[in-house]
Amino acid sequence: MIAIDVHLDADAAARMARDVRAGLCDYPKELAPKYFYDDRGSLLFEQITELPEYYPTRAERQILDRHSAEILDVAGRPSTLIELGSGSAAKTRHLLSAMRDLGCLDTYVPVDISEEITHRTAAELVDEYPGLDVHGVVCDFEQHLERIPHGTDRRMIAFLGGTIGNLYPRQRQAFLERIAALLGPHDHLLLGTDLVKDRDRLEAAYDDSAGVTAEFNKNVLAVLNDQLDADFDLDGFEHVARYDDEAERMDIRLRALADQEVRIDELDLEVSFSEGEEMRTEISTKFTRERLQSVYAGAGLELRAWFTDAAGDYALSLAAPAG
Ligand code: AVJ
Repeated sequence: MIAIDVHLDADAAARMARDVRAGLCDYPKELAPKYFYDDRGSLLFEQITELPEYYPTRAERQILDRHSAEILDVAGRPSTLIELGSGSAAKTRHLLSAMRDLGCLDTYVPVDISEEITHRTAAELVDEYPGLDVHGVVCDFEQHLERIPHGTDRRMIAFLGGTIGNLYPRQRQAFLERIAALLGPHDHLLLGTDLVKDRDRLEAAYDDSAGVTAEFNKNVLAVLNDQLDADFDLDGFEHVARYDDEAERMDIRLRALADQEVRIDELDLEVSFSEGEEMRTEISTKFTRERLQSVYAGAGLELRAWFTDAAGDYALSLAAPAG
């Protein structure tokens, strides 16, 4: 009932080294948001989801709570749910329960980078859903999307949380094209996206009064200190979160408080920051229905249904191969 494939990636460390070197040698400097998430970073993100200012997690939960059955109906009552970045599958239970109640639940495929969490979640879920098959895939899904098991059953791929917003338009299109290639004519993608709204609420959501997001942002420097033997001084930087209303995305950076030199031993690299210099650590794109529709079209997908929370802050949409 439980099978877990582990695609341990010998290249991950080398890829990170290459990536970080390129980002620090670029101008302006930039780091990829996936490096936020070591154990401490994941914990800090959990705390972010509970902040009064950070609405997306609550909004998404509300949509799943209210509309799971409808979502599954539009998706043709799939028997397999594949979830990218499943983690502890907290929100997923709404979908699994609705599948069980509709009588279509057969297989859950959690895809996550953490082997430990995937094992634990799988064990919990087969307990909670008698008869459920869990076929976990431990991998970096950006690298190994194609390792997801194929099948002839009807499937829905869920990519929740708004993480698609971290990708630049070209990366996003490439990623959605790869998902489209995995979908059969009756399969669906369920995608979570944060929506465009006024600047004040967006900037507050990414610069909370308790300072948790600032800590989360600076934690990426601690990750580099740990994993690449760097000597970043976390107190030498401050958190910056600005809404770019032209690009319709949050632009999250670390700003150097003074001139400083940083040594990254593992890369045999020294980089200097000048006072006030900003290094981007994340973008978080905000969407409108129209924008998402054209993003889908660009990847060979078609918007089939659109669900928002009561306040209209966040959307879950269903897409299927165009044609
Ligand atoms: C996990 C990528 C969806 O963009 O809102 C939260 C990450 N960064 N606060 C987001 C995040 C700062 C989050 N995602």
